[in-house]
Amino acid sequence: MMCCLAFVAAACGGGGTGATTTLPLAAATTSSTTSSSTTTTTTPPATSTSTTSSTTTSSTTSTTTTTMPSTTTTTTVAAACPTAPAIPVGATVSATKSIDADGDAALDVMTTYLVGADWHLRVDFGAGGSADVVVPDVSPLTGALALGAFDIEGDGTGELFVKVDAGAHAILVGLYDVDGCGLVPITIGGVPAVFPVGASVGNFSGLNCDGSLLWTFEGTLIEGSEGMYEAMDIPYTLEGHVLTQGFGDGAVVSADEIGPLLTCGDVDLG
Ligand SMILES: [Ca+2]
Ligand SMILES: [Ca+2]
Repeated sequence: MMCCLAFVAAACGGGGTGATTTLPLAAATTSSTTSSSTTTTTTPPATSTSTTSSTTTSSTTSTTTTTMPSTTTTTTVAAACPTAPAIPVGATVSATKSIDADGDAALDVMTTYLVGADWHLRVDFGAGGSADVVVPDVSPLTGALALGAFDIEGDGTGELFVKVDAGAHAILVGLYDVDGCGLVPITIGGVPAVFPVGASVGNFSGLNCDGSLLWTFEGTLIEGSEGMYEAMDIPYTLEGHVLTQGFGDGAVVSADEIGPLLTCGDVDLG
């Protein structure tokens, strides 16, 4: 690593990429000047082949210009993302979370805030730069709330969980992904994915993460029963920014068998 950095630094010092180095090497082109100052001839030349005995004073000047093949070393280093405009003065920040969205092990800051009528989701990356998007379809009654991040499919990057609405017994959770230096919604069937998380006496719904799949679960109180629910678990695979529903599994469970409603690492219900 030190070798490569030093090499790049030297190349930069030479004026950037494609530098031409001029080195004094062996003569390739020679221009000479020869002058005779004193000549004594004892035998006239009969032909062009001289038998001249002479005293000659010479001076020779050699100039060599050699162009070496240019050497360019390129080191790929992940460039920091550009910095989005700062959160405006007067904006209402609803939540901040310390997460790792881009998977570089440097903690990033996830923020939700309101400016005018627009709710924003923002990530300030630990490595520098930031991403900031408007979250559409946020309920004005609840606002958007950063809940945290978890690596749903286990690819090293954290998916962002954002509360975007709330109903009678559950909040609605949207999901976002880092895409380069931007943020994009995770979708199902071409529309942003939104999942209910919450419970009442008659219903429950939640989210689980197992490190490779996202699971939804929900249940409805069986009429006339004593605390028994007809429940369903459904797995989803995440590829890129798209969730695909798998085959669900149904069961009848008691209220005591209903676990935590959101189990995806440090993601909380806000
Ligand atoms: Ca990070
Ligand atoms: Ca991930």
